[in-house]
Amino acid sequence: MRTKAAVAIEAGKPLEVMDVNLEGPKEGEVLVEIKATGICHTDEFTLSGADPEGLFPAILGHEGAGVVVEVGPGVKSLKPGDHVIPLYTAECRECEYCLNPKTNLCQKVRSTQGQGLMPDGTSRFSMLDGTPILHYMGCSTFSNYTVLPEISLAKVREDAPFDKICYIGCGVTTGIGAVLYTAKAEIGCRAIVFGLGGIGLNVIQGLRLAGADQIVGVDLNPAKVEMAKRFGMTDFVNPAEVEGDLVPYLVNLTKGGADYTFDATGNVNVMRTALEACHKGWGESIIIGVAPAGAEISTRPFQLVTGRSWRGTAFGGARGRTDVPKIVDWYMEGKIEIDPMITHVLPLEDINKGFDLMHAGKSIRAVVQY
Ligand code: NAD
Ligand code: AHE
Ligand code: ZN
Ligand code: ZN
Repeated sequence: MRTKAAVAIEAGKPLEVMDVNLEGPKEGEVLVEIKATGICHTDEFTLSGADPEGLFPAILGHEGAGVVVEVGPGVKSLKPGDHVIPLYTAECRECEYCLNPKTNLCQKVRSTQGQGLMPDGTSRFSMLDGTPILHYMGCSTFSNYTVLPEISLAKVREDAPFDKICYIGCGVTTGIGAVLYTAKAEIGCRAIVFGLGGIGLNVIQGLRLAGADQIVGVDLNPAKVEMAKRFGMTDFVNPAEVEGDLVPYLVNLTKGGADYTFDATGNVNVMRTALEACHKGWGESIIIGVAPAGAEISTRPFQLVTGRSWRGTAFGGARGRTDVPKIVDWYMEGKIEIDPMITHVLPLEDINKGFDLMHAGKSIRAVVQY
């Protein structure tokens, strides 16, 4: 079939909206009509050329929601008409990783996914002249129709609006999950969130859900304050306005250091500050931000010797097929909020405007509606 897609032709160039060929689903695969897709910072990270796994030409996008159109041979858990959210972290429920409760990083399709291919080692997308186009993070939601492995789809309730729940495909789950599944934050904890963007705001609402006593937000952009307060931030710190070292300031503000800190900036200097602002003896710092190729983190080992822990999280530690439908329920039951964070809705033709808004710090989440 033919479908309309925004194609990343090469690093650093705007996406090109065009018709492309899409082959039908093969063994274990599913054809999905994407109804809405969010533009995540990680799409920009790859498009800019900073992602060591970045491949071109490719159809980016990993945050979406849609409807199953056709299932390939052997697919048992889904049928045409089912509403789904694509998962860049699959959940096969049988690999060594899925069977270990300590991780959500299913490896069943990871190696082919990293090469921009379906599990059989081929791509379903091509240009009209036959040039192959690669998949991205196993999802390619910047295409109106896409093919994914069955294990990379979460089946969700049918009354949930696509233009809101698409955000659960990455940002919402990553932020809330980092608190609930990775940190397992306790009622009454003190926390610091670095970066109040599309991920950091969801960390803040996750902390509110967990019953944190103090939620400090740190950002260089004061325009983020209002929204962060709405989601539960109790204190705001702009590092540009702090005289002297930021670490002792934050340690003092949190009465000895935070129980949990979260980096949602992708900046390795911020990651160090986040670790060192943790409470001596037990504070845990969780890295969410994706740093550019080749970047490294550092601190004095004494920081760890004296009881601080450095951890990381992908997709908020969520097991997608199991946890994503529950997060959709939380949204529908009013336990979490999504709508105010969707600051812009665009047609596919304007997808590059969504990237411009992100660069300018003017959007939290821009969503493309097909
Ligand atoms: P964003 O651009 O919306 O937000 C980043 C925020 O950080 C902005 O508000 C910016 O002003 C602030 N910031 C930048 N530099 C800062 C500094 N030095 N000190 C304080 N604040 C600073 O981005 P986002 O969509 O929220 O994504 C955040 C990071 O999370 C990105 O690196 C993204 O790639 C990553 N991410 C990781 C996962 C995962 O599974 N681990 C999932 C999604 C996104
Ligand atoms: N090349 C990577 C993209 C960069 C990355 O680190 N992705 C994070 C998620 S960021 C979502 O906005 C990730 O969790 N990757 C999982 C993994 O196994 O690498 C990619 O994912 O293709
Ligand atoms: Zn993302
Ligand atoms: Zn698995």
